[in-house]
Amino acid sequence: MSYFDFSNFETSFNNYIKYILGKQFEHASKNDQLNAVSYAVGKYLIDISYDTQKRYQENDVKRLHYLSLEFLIGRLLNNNLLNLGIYKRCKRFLETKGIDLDLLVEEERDPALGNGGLGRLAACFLDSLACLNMPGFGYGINYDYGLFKQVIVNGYQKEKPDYWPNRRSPWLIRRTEERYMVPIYGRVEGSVDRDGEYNPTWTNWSLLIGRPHDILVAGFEGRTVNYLRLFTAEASEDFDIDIFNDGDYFKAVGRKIKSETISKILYPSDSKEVGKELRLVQEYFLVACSLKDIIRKYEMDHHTFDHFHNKVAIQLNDTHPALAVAELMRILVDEKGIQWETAWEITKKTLGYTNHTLLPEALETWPVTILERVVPRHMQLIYEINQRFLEYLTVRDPDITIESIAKMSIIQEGPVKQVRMANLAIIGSHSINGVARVHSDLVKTQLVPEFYRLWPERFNNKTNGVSPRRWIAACNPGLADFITEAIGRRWVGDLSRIWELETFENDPGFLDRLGEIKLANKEALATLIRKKLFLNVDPQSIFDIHAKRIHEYKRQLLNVIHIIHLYLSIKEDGKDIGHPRTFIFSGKAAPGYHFAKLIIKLIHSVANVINKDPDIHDMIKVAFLPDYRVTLAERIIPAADVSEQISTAGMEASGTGNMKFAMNGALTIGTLDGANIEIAEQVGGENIYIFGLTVDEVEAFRPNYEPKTFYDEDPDLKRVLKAIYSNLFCSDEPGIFKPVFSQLMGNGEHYLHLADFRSYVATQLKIGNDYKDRAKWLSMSLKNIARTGMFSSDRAIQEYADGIWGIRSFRG
Ligand code: DL6
Repeated sequence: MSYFDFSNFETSFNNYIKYILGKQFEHASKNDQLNAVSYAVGKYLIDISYDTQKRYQENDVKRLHYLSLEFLIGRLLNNNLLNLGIYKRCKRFLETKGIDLDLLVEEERDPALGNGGLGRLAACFLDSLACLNMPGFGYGINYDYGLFKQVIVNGYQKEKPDYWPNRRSPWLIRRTEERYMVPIYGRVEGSVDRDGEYNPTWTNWSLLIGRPHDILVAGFEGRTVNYLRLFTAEASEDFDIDIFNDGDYFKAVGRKIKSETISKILYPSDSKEVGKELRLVQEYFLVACSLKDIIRKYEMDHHTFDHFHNKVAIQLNDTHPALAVAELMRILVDEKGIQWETAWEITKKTLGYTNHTLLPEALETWPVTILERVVPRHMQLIYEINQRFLEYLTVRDPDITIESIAKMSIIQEGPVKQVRMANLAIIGSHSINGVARVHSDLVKTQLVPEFYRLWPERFNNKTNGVSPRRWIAACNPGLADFITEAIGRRWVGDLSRIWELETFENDPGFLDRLGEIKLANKEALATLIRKKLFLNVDPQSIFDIHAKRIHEYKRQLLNVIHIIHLYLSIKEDGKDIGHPRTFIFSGKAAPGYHFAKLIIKLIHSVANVINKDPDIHDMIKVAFLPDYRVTLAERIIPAADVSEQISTAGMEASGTGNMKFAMNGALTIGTLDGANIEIAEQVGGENIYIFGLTVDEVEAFRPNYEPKTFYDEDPDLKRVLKAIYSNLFCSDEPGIFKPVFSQLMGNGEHYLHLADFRSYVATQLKIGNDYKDRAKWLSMSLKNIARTGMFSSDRAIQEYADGIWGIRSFRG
């Protein structure tokens, strides 16, 4: 059977409406139509997935399992149609029914099962694994509520629950025949047998039940379909009945509610990780369900664990699933009866750990007391892993200092003893990687230098990447068709081919077309801004876009102080700022991060003043698009002329937005931070706007940083800061921005905003001048598109596969 016998599609679509919904076509709502199309596409996916699984099984392939608390998958219909290569046929078919596919895809909900970069990276990785025909599967949690919806009220962020109707999603397959029982709480009773062996018994536990739900992930051209397996927590009936029989009905119902809470909501990442027990339970729940699933599958074809690591690779997406170290040891030692040393070797060879942040406040630790209560057997195992590790350290180097031992220990001593999840992940993994070259170097030299000296061979870099299917082909169809016309279609499956575009660099007609495509995307975004914000922006102005989480280190504030500087230059000095500019912001602040929320308020207040001021003659517009999420990013990124990547050097691990903007033809203004450094190397220094202190300069500068010196010596900066301090932008709420002034002026201000102000202003000035030369700008834009092929997640996945996981492509 050919999967792409398109007549099936029509039949499936019609049958769904008629027999499953029991409706006549005329009465089908938009949502019914969307579900019918998704159902028809889903049938292809299921067929291909059967074949894929059979192929993997017959070849007894090694599989990769990507454990992540977040998968920011975005809408699926458009991507699946493109990856299966049936978008155009589907569009034509729907036209015969009077349905516009482009409008229909807008009906789909965007599941927000992640906070930002880390979750979106996981989704791009699944796309690439399937595209490369590699056996790689995602494991996560099927949250009912994803990341909050951001609404703006009088310039302030308010959070609203974002319910994802997962139980009704046409893409989610509930595996009714499978469920996993996960013990939790209780206590460990130990006894020593005749041979002197310690035999732990974990008793009096409660049970959680994890029900798998699969989202199928199609590779490009539909040869391979893998899956993302998400676990829902269900109440354990058996357990409730026990309590019920004991006579405590209300307690029984309470427990039921409590266990279902586990997959209720995604934790919004906060400025500071706080030890919330439910979050720990989620982490354990994911790890325990995933390992049960992985081991069950492994045991279907293998009878011993000697070669487990030759068939199973597990990647820990940051430390959130780091309990996998203890859980795998528990299964191997307690359940499978394997000797500790052998089990430890298997565990290490199976696990790999990716670090995504250097921010000390974002590094996870958990109080020992909580772990002892939630997972008592795991806490015992962690103690034992630690004790053996510390013994190893002292045997290996009898002169090792107490300080080094204290830093490397999994247990952090202090008034509240803590488990350091990064140390647990490092000690239990054979590979530790960062996500951009500079970040991986900083992991070695600043984050955990003692571990790097101990095991240099375990540390490596895997620079992030993004899926060209979603981030060019699907989100920028105008550009995608244009590229395909010029160099053929191979770039979609192999982005390294995109360099061929450079052969057109001296073709004025080609560059003009590129300019027209960008303008069309800007017009579409201008329409969206008008609709959402009732604000007119000129698509001919420079669209300068800063879209990402709101955080001090990402320095939206630096952008704002530059905007105020431009405003005052026009207003008070009568200066000509060159080409008109539209500054667009989008991003969410963590609910508990008050200063980030104040930055959002400041952006709105500045926008409010500037957008209404007739003296500015529309030379500057400021817009904040609320509720940044994958779907909005897909609209914003193709419309950018300038991409703001201006974090304090050394603080952004990699960034992936920077890659998406550049491959859609935006020019980056950025610091030498994260993957900006590699982007600059690829596109060439003349096609990117780099400014500011470097990582080394930041290091050297920070201890003696006195913002007041910059304030005193730079009249422009002084004027901007005074404006923030005054009530110019907050006449209705006097004084609200004084904390912004104080923060920026505080000695040792960690993000060095004022130190980078001058070079940022000078670089922005250059951008304004360069933009006037249309041919030069378009040629630079083309080079960004043509030279960012290495930032495909396909390249990243190939490197993980070769360097860490030991998996390979199986096309069949
Ligand atoms: O690696 C994906 C992404 C990077 O591109 C960002 O630079 C980095 O900030 C982000 N890290 C996190 C940290 N979360 N935790 N833990 O989201 O990862």
